Amino acid sequence: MHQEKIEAIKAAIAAADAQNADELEAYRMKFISKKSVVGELFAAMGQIPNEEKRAYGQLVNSVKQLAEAKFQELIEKVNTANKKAKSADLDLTLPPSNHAIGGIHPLTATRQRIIEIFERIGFNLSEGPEIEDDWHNFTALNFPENHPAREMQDTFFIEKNPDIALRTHTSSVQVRVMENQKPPIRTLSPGRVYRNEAISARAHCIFHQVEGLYVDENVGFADLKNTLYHFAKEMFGKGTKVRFRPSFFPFTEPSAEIDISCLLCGGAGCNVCKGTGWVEIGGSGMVDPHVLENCGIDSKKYTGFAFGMGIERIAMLKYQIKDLRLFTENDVRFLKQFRSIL
Ligand code: 2NL
Repeated sequence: MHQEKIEAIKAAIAAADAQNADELEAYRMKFISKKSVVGELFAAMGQIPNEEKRAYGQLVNSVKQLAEAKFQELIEKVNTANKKAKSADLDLTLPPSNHAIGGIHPLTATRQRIIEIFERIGFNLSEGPEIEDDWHNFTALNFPENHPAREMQDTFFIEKNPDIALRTHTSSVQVRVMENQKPPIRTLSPGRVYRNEAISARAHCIFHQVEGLYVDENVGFADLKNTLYHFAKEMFGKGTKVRFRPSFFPFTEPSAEIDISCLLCGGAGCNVCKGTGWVEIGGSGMVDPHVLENCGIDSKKYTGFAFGMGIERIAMLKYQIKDLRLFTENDVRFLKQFRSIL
């Protein structure tokens, strides 16, 4: 008796179809759910004589499997039909959705502008490793054995091998250039540098520098001054004044800090320049002859000048950014403000 009923149900499953979600649900109710015809077959188990139960159970299970396989088939069919309908509905005349377009990071923009200015007057770009050895970061640059920068408090050393450290300036790149190339050398070395500093509004353990180096016959301090005059006017505007203040670096002699007239007050005195009318943008000097010799350059024939500037510092001056931490926090409310500086 149930043989016939089961055959009828199988036929109904085979013939079933669905065009949409509602019809899928109707199929599920009819053939899969507890109250479905298949569910009823299971419920009828009680009335089956014990000796037939095993055969009946197998039969009903095969119907259940059939019903479920068909259900999967119908789900896939409806899904592909939906997708097709969607793409057919596509209106190519609609305006696009508004994807937010990113902006150039202010440090990137500042670095690119600096590079552009120096490339136009014949400097090329050089890069080098951020993990440096003692020679390229300190010794070749005339740092004495007991210089404080060689201490753990100032520099990140590799504990297992104190000959290796994170570079503290990009001068190490220029040492490599001098070791590998013959003058004339005119090169610019931008890059990330590391110092063991407590992070604050004015200091960070990771920051960016750009250094420049010019080595040739008869390079003098006048060349240094004019190059940096040109840079300051290009970078900060025609009216910018430049001042050199005597200073000291182990790798230059003589050495000078580079100041520019305060961008905010034009030299009258304000809180950015602390009332002096001047702000420091970097350091410079004539390359110490020992450094040239350390790098295999004949200091009797060649002279050179070099300078170094902090990219964060220049960006802060140019865009009046008050806190260095903003550069690395990636807060879109900060970054959004530079969308137009391309
Ligand atoms: C600063 C000062 C400076 C240099 C960097 C340099 C590089 C070589 C030889 C000699 Cl290979 N000098 N670089 C020179 C003077 C100053 O940086 O305040 N930087 C942020």
